[in-house]
Amino acid sequence: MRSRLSTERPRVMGVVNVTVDSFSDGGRYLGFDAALAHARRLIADGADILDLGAESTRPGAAPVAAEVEIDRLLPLIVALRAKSAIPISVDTMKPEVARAAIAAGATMWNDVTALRHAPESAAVAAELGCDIVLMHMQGEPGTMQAEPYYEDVVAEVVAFLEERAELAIWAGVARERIWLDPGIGFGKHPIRHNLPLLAGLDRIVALGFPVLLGASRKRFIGMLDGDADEEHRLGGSIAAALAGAAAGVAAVRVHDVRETVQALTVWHAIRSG
Ligand code: HH2
Repeated sequence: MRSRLSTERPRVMGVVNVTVDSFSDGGRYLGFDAALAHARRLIADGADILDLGAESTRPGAAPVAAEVEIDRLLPLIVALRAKSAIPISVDTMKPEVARAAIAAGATMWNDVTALRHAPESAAVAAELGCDIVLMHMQGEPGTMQAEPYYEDVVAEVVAFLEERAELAIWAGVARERIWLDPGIGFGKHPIRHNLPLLAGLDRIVALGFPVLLGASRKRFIGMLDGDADEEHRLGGSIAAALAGAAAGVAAVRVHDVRETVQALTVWHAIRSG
């Protein structure tokens, strides 16, 4: 699913949280049985990829030790692998967690720090040979929303992603394994920074790597819609996914898989005439 033909619709990556404090699911999927059931639901709903995460990046969320992440993720990856060939992404900043997940059958490392968390991250990505998502974030998860500042948010995110991709390639990551992600909501003002980024996605796509967009249920949607809470952001999430599709993103990371697949299928059918 990596090399999307321009005639295809974006792939849909379904979010599976195995955490206690994820901002959008409120920890509903903590626990193996619930996470597995949720993952199966997303596969049935048409997900092209699953993104499994065991550490929330929410501001103020408690850090999770690598062993705890591994304990939460591995049984899930093994159980999914036993029944399905769906590509599995693992949302972790820790190279040791990525290594364990890939050994258990995951196919993609989704690193919100773009290989900056540990000195050995880039070398581990090269060694694993898996797909790797390099995401932009200003600051650290705990404090990133305190005072995000940019002169030109789109230019700065483009420059950062280009630099991180170059570094990864220099460290031995194959070019065709690299994905880029603007990091909607990560060290960004919900309106002043996220909206220009969503409007400027084509400039990230123009870098020539597949682009992943994660805008689902994020705060800018609530702010644009009179403080809508996380459970009531589906319309805005779909609008953002369609904006991504129009700009040529390769995949969207979403919570509401069925509805997003439907929206993208209809969008694609209209575009294809
Ligand atoms: N957003 C979140 C987590 N991981 N990874 C990528 N590549 N892009 C994103 O936009 C992105 C991400 C959101 O944070 P989280 O606290 O994990 O909430 P949820 O997993 O419910 O979306």
